[in-house]
Amino acid sequence: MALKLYTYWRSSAAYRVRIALHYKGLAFESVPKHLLRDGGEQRQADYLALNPQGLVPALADGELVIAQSIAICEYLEETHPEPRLLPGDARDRALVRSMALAIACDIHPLNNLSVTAYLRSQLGADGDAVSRWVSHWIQRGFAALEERIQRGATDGRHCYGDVVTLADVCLVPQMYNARRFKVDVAAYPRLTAICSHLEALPAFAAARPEAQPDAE
Ligand SMILES: N[C@@H](CCC(=O)N[C@@H](CS)C(=O)NCC(=O)O)C(=O)O
Repeated sequence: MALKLYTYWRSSAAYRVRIALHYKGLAFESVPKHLLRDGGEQRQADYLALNPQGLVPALADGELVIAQSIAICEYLEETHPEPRLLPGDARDRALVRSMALAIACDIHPLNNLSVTAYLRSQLGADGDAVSRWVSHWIQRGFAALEERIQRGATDGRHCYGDVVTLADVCLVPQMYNARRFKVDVAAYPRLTAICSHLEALPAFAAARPEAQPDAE
């Protein structure tokens, strides 16, 4: 049965999963959920029945519906191990996961739509304050990642080693977000060099927001 991805073109969490699907050569159907239209299609009853968190992405594989982009990527890795996104060695794997989770757990949630909407509606933040909030958490996370990559084992074109890993799958969408929020990414030369290489790879190019059927 075909895989179905509930997605939104500009969602960086969905972007991760699109990269993983394309990288593994897996066919899938995109089911767009517009995050802003009609109060957010991700909050409508039909979607909440699939994913009570009301967030994209979710992946349906037959009857199974999985939320959370990292859980989805790990599922794809276990069900379609080649080409691998996680190294064979436990130490390497831990380091790759640690970079991926630094982005997925500690940077991305703080620039998510419902978080910034709460800042505006409940805490009185204006557009400038929200931009400063988003930039602050991206800059702090990227500075640490830049440092880690400098100290680590990399060929300068990947976050870890010399092949694509889950860390790269997370970095490229977060870099897209950083640019979208006008963060000065020139401050992170290693991260930008890695992204320039990765963005040209077919799987990453096919997954980019502008290439999605629901792109505006
Ligand atoms: N930790 C989740 C994050 C999912 C997430 O935050 N999705 C955002 C788009 S990138 C979303 O659906 N936002 C809609 C909202 O906040 O209402 C994952 O990795 O899948």
